[in-house]
Amino acid sequence: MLLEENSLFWKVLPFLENKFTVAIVSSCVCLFLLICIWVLYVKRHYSPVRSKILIVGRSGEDEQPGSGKSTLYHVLRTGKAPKFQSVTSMVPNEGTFIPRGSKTLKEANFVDFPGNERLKTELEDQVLHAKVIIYVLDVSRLETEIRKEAISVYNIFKLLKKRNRKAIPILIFCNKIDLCESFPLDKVRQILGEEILKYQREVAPSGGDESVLATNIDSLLACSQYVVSFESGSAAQGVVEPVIHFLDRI
Ligand SMILES: Nc1nc2c(ncn2[C@@H]2O[C@H](COP(=O)(O)OP(=O)(O)OP(=O)(O)O)[C@@H](O)[C@H]2O)c(=O)[nH]1
Ligand SMILES: [Mg+2]
Repeated sequence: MLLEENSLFWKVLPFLENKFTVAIVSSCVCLFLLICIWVLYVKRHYSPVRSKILIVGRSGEDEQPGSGKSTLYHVLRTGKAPKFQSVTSMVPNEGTFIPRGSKTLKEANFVDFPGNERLKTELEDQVLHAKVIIYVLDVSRLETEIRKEAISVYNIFKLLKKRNRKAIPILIFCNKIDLCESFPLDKVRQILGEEILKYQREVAPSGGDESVLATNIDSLLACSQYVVSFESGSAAQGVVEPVIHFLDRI
């Protein structure tokens, strides 16, 4: 079929016969392609910083084991609890994967961050760049360790108050339920919330930088910088579906 006389092809043809125009057009196309490749490269390599799922919580001390961060990380990554008892971590575990058992989640960058005090400065940086935070709490020792847990959670809230980005989801994963009698999540929310508010009144009686500016449990656990949910399970026994469901929901 012959092209009509006034079709675009005949209009463009004279330009294509000019070598100079062809060179400019092909340079523009190459430049455009290079920019696309560069944008894709930057997205692939630098966006994980924003999509970090940060696993935090307290380390073991005085012969007591840690809350189960590395165990949870391992179960999410491999679908199985580690065969050997894990030792206290001194460096973060980091990996990009789809959590085992999830059919809907996309690949994300998980960071298991040790609770060791010596890594405090690095932790602050990680918290400020996380997209999601999973705080692993050893619920079997909650009542005896409530003050230490409250301080640890409070410090994370305080850091997040510095962020101006949209609210970050935080999951408080009540781990080790296999070691205790039933521990309703409402009760954990209540006693942890009350202890954090009590601590805030002690360290910042008149507000200021040290305060997270919360007056009750509801405003403490949901504000413009973060929203907290509670779930329970047992990482060592592979019961981590609540974590996967939480990640699915956000
Ligand atoms: N009974 C029971 N033990 C658990 C559970 N999850 C973890 N543990 C045990 O708790 C101990 C500490 O677990 P880790 O995962 O190493 O703790 P962590 O939070 O990474 O500790 P740090 O690396 O020191 O910050 C290990 O012996 C685990 O087997 C659980 O759900 N139930
Ligand atoms: Mg660890």
